[in-house]
Amino acid sequence: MNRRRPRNLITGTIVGVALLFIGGQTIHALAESPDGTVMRADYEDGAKNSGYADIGLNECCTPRSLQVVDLARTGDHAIRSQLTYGDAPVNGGVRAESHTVAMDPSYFDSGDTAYYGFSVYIVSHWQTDSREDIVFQWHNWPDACEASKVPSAFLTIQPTGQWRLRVNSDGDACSTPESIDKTSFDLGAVKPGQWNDFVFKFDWDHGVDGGIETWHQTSKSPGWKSVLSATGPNTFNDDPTTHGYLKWGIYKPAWNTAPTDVDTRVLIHDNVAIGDSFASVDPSVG
Ligand SMILES: [Ca+2]
Ligand SMILES: [Ca+2]
Repeated sequence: MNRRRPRNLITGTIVGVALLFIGGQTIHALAESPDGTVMRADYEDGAKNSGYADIGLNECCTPRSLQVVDLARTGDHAIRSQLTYGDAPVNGGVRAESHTVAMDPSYFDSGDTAYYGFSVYIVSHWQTDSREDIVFQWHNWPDACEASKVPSAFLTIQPTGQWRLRVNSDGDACSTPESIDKTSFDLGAVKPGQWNDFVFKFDWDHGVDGGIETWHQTSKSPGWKSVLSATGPNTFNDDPTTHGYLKWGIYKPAWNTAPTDVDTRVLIHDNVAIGDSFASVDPSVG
């Protein structure tokens, strides 16, 4: 018997992603589409929440922090995140991010399997920095017995110029900084001046049944390559009333306390997707 529990909204009743026209706004009704896509933020409607009422925005400064722009992976629009040293903290940190903390279908729990896809454009004049940049997070909210804790996984750009996926896990129900196991995986070189496409398959598990598969390509060198196949714990032992959710944009933890070698960061994200298959989240099509 496969103990793995598919996300109910990924493999559950197919009812389609309906577009509702409410009060002059097009709102995506969150449900699984026939192709298995749960969410796909493509920004083609020109809105910073891509028409999803439950996509939240962490921005200190409008309109600079988060803007819909016409440099797109597909279609005509994507979301640009800009962070500048000295930006006021938002939600406890220096960040310019979109998130799904209020979007139930985006949630993941230990035991779930889900695919995630997105494309991120690295500007051609990108400079390596002395400290990492976080461009995508699979975050969580803490149990009642815990303080706020690190994400289950997050994708970073390292001072080495490499993509690195950092993964945190804990089999203990009540995590402490000392009880959390931390690991990381290098995923290859960051390619400036082009779109970097990623697909991740997560078998979320705080025990040995966890797994991560990652594929990468760029817009100038199309052709998906497997860059990670890992097994083992990759999330937390959390109360079923808490969940994991997504964040994308730029988070720069170092700037919470001190400057680094650069003072501004810009990234553009497009086709941020959750689904039940590689094809359902492929950020290079659509
Ligand atoms: Ca787009
Ligand atoms: Ca816990």
